[in-house]
Amino acid sequence: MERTLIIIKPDAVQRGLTGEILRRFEARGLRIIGMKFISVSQALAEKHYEVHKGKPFFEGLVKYIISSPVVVIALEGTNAIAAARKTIGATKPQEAEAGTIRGDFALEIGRNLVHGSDSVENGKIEVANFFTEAELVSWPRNTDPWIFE
Ligand code: IDP
Ligand code: MG
Repeated sequence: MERTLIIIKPDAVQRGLTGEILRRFEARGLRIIGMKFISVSQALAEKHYEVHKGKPFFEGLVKYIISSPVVVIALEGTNAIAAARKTIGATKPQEAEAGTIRGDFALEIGRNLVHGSDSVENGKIEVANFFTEAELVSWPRNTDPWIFE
């Protein structure tokens, strides 16, 4: 089973879109294994976005993610990485398809509402950056046989 880290970013929380966004991942069939409402520290933000360090938007990106609380969610499922990113939509909201989260609710790249891990390896790393093992719940969901073949 792949794991992906989802962050419902400050703009989404402020706009009252937390439930709508979570609903879409649940409806997709992904299984929640961790979830919490937190303020991201500067250090954690810099670690999470380390790959973007040195890019012109890095400082603004860190400032954005620490500016207001977020909801972080660890999801598990077959093809969780690709499935979550399809549900999220393209990084630039103007290129995101209608029906995706960004395509339905966002207009600008710097306010694109949600994060999803981009590879199996990064999914593992990012979940571990935001959750301790004790905060993750391994549970048999009764609907699993109707979602996972
Ligand atoms: P992703 O979130 O779709 O994986 P990444 O390329 O990993 O996109 O970029 C991480 C985040 O950095 C984006 O979601 C967006 O919030 C921000 N970002 C990326 N490129 C730009 C940019 O050119 N200007 C402003 N913000 C950007
Ligand atoms: Mg990314």
